[in-house]
Amino acid sequence: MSQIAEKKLGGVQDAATSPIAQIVLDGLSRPQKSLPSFLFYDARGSDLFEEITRLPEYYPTRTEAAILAEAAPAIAAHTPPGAVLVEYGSGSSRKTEILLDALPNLAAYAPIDVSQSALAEASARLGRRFPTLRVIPTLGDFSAPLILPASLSRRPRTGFFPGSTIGNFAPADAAALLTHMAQGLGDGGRLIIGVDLLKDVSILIPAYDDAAGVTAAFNLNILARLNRELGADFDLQSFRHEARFYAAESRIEMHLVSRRRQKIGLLGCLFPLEAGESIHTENSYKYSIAQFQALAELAGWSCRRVWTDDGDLFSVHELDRGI
Ligand code: AVJ
Repeated sequence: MSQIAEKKLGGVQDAATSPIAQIVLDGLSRPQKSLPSFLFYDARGSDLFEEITRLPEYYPTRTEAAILAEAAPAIAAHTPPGAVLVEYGSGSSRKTEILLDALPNLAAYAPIDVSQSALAEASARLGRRFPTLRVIPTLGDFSAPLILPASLSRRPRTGFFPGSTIGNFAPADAAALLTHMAQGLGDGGRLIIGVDLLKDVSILIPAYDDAAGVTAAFNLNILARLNRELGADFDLQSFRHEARFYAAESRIEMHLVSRRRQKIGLLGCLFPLEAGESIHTENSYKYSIAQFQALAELAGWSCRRVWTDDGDLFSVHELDRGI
């Protein structure tokens, strides 16, 4: 066998055994084709997301940061000394700095993220900014069990789940995740969680379809990732980004819409797409404060405090395990 043929075969075998192969095949086999939104966050996607957070139209990040800055002293007042701060889906850990500034007596900061590059960069930066802080990064999905070093296992835990990442989950799955976090954070555990609020579509749609096209690039990057990691043959030019708001579900959906009738080759399968047919890539649920509190209570949390901005764009909740 020639060198080139061997290389190619090896590549196909790697792709077939990739942990995302089955998920992608399943998603593209459905009547409404879909891809899970965690696939956005490869190195390029994590960079594009950071760019999104700085867009004028994308209000959540800066609004949440302002709320956190105001709430930080009150959050600190309820945090016992020697607690461990556990962050789910930490990404760049930018917002964490606001809390870390207010929480000088933490035993450790434990960020969990699926992006190795984002974790490494954040750990290095925080190590420089907070030289005495013990940082324990975990590569993985935040639905994975929380495992801390034995020396920290009995410390009280405060979870941090900012950015309205909870909005990526359908309500039943969101409740299950909140229950999982309640278990991981243990008795006396607490959760600080950011939740985007329902508002007019004239604000919501541009936040997910910005003028500079960064969100479009972020959405399309999923296809580039599948080309690279699974040897798919998506032609990025033949798809366009679309953001839709569905009031009944109270969610934004992101789609990649096929500009023409085409067939996608992937792992030896062919997936036909009609012109105008879409691949659904993300849900972003929007809550009222009361709706979110009901969900949290259902998941076994007590809602202690909530902070919002003057425009009621975003909310930050403090949940605890109650009595
Ligand atoms: C990280 C899930 C909160 O839903 O607003 C941003 C991701 N998608 N622009 C969101 C996202 C498109 C974001 N979350």
